[in-house]
Amino acid sequence: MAEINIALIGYKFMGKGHSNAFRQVRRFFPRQLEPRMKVICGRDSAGVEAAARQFGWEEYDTDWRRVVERRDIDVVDIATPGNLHAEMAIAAARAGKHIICEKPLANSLSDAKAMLAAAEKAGVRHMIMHNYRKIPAVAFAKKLVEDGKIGTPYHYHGAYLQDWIMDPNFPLVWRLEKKFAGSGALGDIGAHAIDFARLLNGEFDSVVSQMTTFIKERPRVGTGAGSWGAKGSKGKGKVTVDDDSNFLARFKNSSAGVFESSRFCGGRRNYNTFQVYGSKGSLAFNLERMNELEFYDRTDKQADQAFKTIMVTESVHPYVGAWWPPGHIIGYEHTFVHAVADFLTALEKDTLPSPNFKDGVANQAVLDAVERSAQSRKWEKVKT
Ligand code: SOE
Repeated sequence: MAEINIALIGYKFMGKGHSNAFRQVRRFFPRQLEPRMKVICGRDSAGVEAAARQFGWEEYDTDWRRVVERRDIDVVDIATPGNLHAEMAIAAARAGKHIICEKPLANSLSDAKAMLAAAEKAGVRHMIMHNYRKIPAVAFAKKLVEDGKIGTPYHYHGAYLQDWIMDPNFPLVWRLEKKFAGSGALGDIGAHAIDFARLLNGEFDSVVSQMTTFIKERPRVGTGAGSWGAKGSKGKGKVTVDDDSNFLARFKNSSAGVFESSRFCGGRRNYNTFQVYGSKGSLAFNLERMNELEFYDRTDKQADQAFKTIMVTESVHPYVGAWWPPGHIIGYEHTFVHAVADFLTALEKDTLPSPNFKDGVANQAVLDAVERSAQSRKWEKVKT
């Protein structure tokens, strides 16, 4: 067994999920290459020290550049707001580190392309953390599509709906400021919907969109540690991103698409869904029921033909065999464990992880076209 030393930059929500994945992967996906949780990095010394202790990292640091340059580090995992992704990934590539990066890859198409170019020039392996591809039901849906079970695709619907900022008093966190997040609902959750579509229905040709901000300003949080105001700062700040973004799409396979991403859909806590309708069959998935996949077989001419709900927890289904017997469902945190397991397998085999920065650039190109269309109010081609 060989060890591979990991550095994680970011210790909040995604840092927690990634930390758990590095800790669990050796226990459920035993392998030759084992991740060693060497150092976690963040701006706030007290916060990152507590995270190192809680999540089980050997060391902590507040200087990401020092961490990236360390000779004993093999992999840099970037779990920060999007405005830092490009600088960190390019530095990590130049230092010869393999890279994992949270989605969306960057806050602009040019930055995303620069990240891919740096990684390819350095000859390092790279993965974008589109963790939802690693859900057994989603991976199984991909297999059904590849096996021709839906036939010729006609209509694709992707919706990722949440409701965590509907209260006007919810503060101005980094996800609501363009200078940190790049965009709002579109890049944060719409990027996941776009990734599902690219996985299941191929590449986008063109889009026409609308982007809306319902609440234009919010209270500042002023924690001092973050990037959203000095400690205790008061008053309100301007929301500079979309709360709700929707678009129509034409795919290169000539099918039609409808996409929604919103943080203002009350009761939808983490409602990431897709529906694929083809000549032979249909598929439907809802992250809030993530162990289930709905399948309709149009070739079944029986009187009782209907959508059937498949419980995707059999050992023959992707990833499930590593966990529990049928019906003993898994959760959100397992998606990161699967992603890290696949990343380590790619390193062991010296192959390119999937999804990787090429997927990140393709996703960013759709985000870019959606933003251009919201401005032009016309159909826009997706161009990388
Ligand atoms: C907030 O919208 C968020 O944490 C996203 O940033 C994640 O990518 C998504 O998986 C859950 O919701």
